Amino acid sequence: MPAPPSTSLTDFYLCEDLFSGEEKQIREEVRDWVDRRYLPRAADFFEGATFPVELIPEMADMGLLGIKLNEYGGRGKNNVSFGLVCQELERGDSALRSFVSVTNSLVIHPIHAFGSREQKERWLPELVSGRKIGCFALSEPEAGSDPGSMRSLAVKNSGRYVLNGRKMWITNGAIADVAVVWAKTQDGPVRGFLVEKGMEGFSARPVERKFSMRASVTSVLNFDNVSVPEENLLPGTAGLKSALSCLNEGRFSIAWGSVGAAVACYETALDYAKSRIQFRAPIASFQLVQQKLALMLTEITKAQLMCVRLGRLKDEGRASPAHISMAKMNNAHEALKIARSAREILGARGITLGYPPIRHMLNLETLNTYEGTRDIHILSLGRHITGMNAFSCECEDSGPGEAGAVKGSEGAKKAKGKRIST
Ligand code: TGC
Ligand code: FAD
Repeated sequence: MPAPPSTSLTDFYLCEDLFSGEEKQIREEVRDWVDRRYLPRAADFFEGATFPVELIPEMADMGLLGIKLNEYGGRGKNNVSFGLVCQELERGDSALRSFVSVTNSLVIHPIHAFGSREQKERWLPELVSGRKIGCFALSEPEAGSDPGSMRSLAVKNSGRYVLNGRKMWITNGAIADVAVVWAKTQDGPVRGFLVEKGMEGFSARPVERKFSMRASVTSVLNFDNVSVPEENLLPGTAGLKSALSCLNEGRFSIAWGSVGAAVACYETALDYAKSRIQFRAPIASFQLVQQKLALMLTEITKAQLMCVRLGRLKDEGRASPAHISMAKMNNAHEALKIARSAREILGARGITLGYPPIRHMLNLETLNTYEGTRDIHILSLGRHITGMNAFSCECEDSGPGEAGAVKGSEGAKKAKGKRIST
């Protein structure tokens, strides 16, 4: 396919050369859509804390939901294309990319990977077409970085599971028709369940007063003796590993999305610095401003190269969880630093929603936190490199207080010296 004309954004190392015509095509499609359909209203969505559900059918029409699926109406694209789509969506706002990430990586992916034929046939076409919305419920009020310590419990009882527990910070939760819920089962392992809107005892409410991801729906889910039919158990799920494997997909999309937010901030700051006059000169002519811009561009370039290599490795089936962790950790963190620098270059104007950096900066605090905080990814990489687990101290024998913090943790019980394989 011939490459479409490039509406090139920041691309210092000519990464453009590394993408196929087909990859550029979908990127251009999404870039144009974000420019026309989202950016003119991005600040309003953020300020009004509104996710524009009316745009879901348009994203579905572009094939962005189920983008990697070869069946059930999906668009059958590769990982690099998915990454480029995430980059463009997040140039608009993290809420857009989050919606698409959750739908593809955390709802469609687990149903496709772990679901029965009936579950796939029932849910995938609905999710791909945007007629139904899904969410992924792993985190709990008392179990964030350490999901192995979750308290949600599903007890089997004559052909059904009785589910009790609470999930917290769940993207799309209050607008979801189906929730992929992770819970311990009576006999031990964590399993995934499809909990449907309207099931008795299942309720969802939005998390209020957020200052990050304001245009995304973030929710608390309650499960009070919810009777879940056995056919809603995802049969292929077998332990926490199943839930964590979905995060490889989500973290990949965050690594790429971070680049989009960073580029939006950098380009805004550059334009502003060239036109803002102080001391009778454009502020772009001052060394300290140039230093900020030079470091921003360097970090964007490094992140872009990391993404494209990671995407190719993933397409070849060679991307490990550690590869993905590194890119998620680095790119979210560097994008946050870039957004802060851009905000600084804009001076007082930078604190208003008239310019995108403050919005991206606040959103990027979430990117640095969800799907594993920066600390957790550093520790994951540390464990991968050294073979030694530094997530928790082995303080089973220590005095009261100290031990309480980690005793219940699955992580604390793990043997040391473990590497996560693909
Ligand atoms: P650990 O012993 O390390 O692992 C348990 C089992 O899982 C395997 N595993 C993985 N497998 C595939 N991919 C990965 N990334 C994996 N990570 C671990 C592991 O090999 C092991 O397998 P097996 O066969 O031995 O049982 O478990 P641990 O309890 O020590 O925890 C390790 C740790 C801390 C890295 C993990 O729990 C973790 O990743 N914590 C961070 C939690 C997190 O990321 N939560 C995300 C919630 S979802 C979300 O934020 C969505 S936001 C969506 C949006 O809006 O975009
Ligand atoms: P904690 O785990 O309590 O961590 C608090 C601090 O302690 C962090 O700085 C952390 O790095 C540090 N820390 C923890 N353990 C260690 C350690 N061993 N060593 C050093 N430092 C440590 N979850 C879902 O399941 N589904 C979703 O859709 C979802 N969407 C989200 C949307 C938003 C907007 C947000 C903000 C979160 C979302 N999450 C979701 C939850 C997210 O994954 C968790 O917030 C994240 O995993 C961190 O958990 P926590 O907030 O409980 O922090």
